[in-house]
Amino acid sequence: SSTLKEVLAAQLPAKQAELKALKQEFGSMKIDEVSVDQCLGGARSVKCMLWETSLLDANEGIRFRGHTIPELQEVLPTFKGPASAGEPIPEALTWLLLTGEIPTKAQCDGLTAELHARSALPEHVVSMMNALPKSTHPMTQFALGLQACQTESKFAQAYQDGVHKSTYWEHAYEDIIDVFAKLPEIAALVYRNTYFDGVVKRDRTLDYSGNFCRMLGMDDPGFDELMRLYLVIHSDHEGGNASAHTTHLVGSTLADPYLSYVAGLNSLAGPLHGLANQEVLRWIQELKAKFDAEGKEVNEQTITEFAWDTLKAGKVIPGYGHAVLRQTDPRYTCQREFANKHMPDDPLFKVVDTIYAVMPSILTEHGKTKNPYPNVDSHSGVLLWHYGFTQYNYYTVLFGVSRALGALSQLFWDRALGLPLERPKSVTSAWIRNHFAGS
Ligand code: FAM
Repeated sequence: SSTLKEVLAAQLPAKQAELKALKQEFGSMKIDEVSVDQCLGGARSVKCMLWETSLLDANEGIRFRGHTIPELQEVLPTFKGPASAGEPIPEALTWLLLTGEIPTKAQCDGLTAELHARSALPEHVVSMMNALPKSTHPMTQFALGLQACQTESKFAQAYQDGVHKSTYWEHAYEDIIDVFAKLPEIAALVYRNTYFDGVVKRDRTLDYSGNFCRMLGMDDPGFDELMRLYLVIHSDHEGGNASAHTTHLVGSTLADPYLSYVAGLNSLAGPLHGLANQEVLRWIQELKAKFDAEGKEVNEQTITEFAWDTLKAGKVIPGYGHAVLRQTDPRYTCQREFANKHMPDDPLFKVVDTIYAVMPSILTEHGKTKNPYPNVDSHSGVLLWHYGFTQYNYYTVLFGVSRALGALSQLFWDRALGLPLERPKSVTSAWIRNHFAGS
């Protein structure tokens, strides 16, 4: 079976021709119009970028190269092989995002071996990370570790060597696979340094996720399966979310994949984006602490009281709402199904389920959010916690390992298709006033 790079190299000419044809046929057509509200309001839903690996529908949720999450669970290879034998593996998802094709298990095994072979960190990265104070936030440590790996960039070296731009895709590919390979090592070192003795053990007889779990110090087949699902569903959410968009924007300057994804990670570290998954656990722990201290049960009544306290304090309910979705996030639903299957009696799962029973109506009554339903972060921490992975200040690092699979798969195509520097136009408030004066 052909390797991932061979499949992509074979696809390039047709994909480049397709983009050229699209420009020729539709280049001058209007795709959208932008209101002043959108200009002042974070460009919500403004159609102005190309992103091939996934597409988000407000009501249906995400499709990865046209497949919904349940469809991925039907067709993608698992650790044991057949799609029916467990959760889809990130190697399979990454192959799909890059090529648009469903890989065989043999192709996944080839990618697993490639990733293991490229995973070693340069010594200066390990010593720099070991020198960081343990109090440094795990996302800061994670971004620093990847930034320090930039010394390895083959794209940056090739650019300095003056290679022809028609070969950028090849050097970008090498960096992208190297970054996929190194992220679990960097992430595991952050976890082991921050919460334990800094020692990282490996088991490269396992797949990408299984070895990652062993490096974290976890050795439970149930947690391995959770990690496989987790890394698949957090990988991509079309191009406009902050971590994907930042990676794309920084990469458009021909900054290499290391620099580009460090930028994406820093976006993900924001509380309105990926940091929400730690904030959900913090919110639940504070809720439990308050009512335990008052000798009250955590139920619909006390959750409702705590939610209104949060809203009245001018704070957001973490894990609820979304800039695009207007229904329950299918990434929430598949995690709920995982919980029903593996941990139906888990106490925190019952809390999350009870929050789900009351929160949409509370947020609807509050009357501000356009989407009163839960997003991916509302459920993710509870599954990790169940297996004893309780350091929730670290949770967003796991999100960061996963999101690279989507953002960098698209970055490969950005370079392969020769997408240009991204440069939207800004205006001043005076310009807006003058522009509409008299209208
Ligand atoms: N709790 C309270 N208020 C909320 C809210 C929530 N969960 N979600 C939105 N609102 C407010 C929002 O703050 C805004 O109020 P102001 O006008 O006072 O600023 C108003 O409702 C309208 O916001 P929106 O148009 O409905 O949402 P946005 O597109 O502006 O923002 C989110 C989308 C995700 C940033 C927002 O829903 C939020 O802050 N959610 C809580 C944080 C969270 O869970 N983020 C993770 C999102 C997830 F998809 C991810 O990226 N991992």
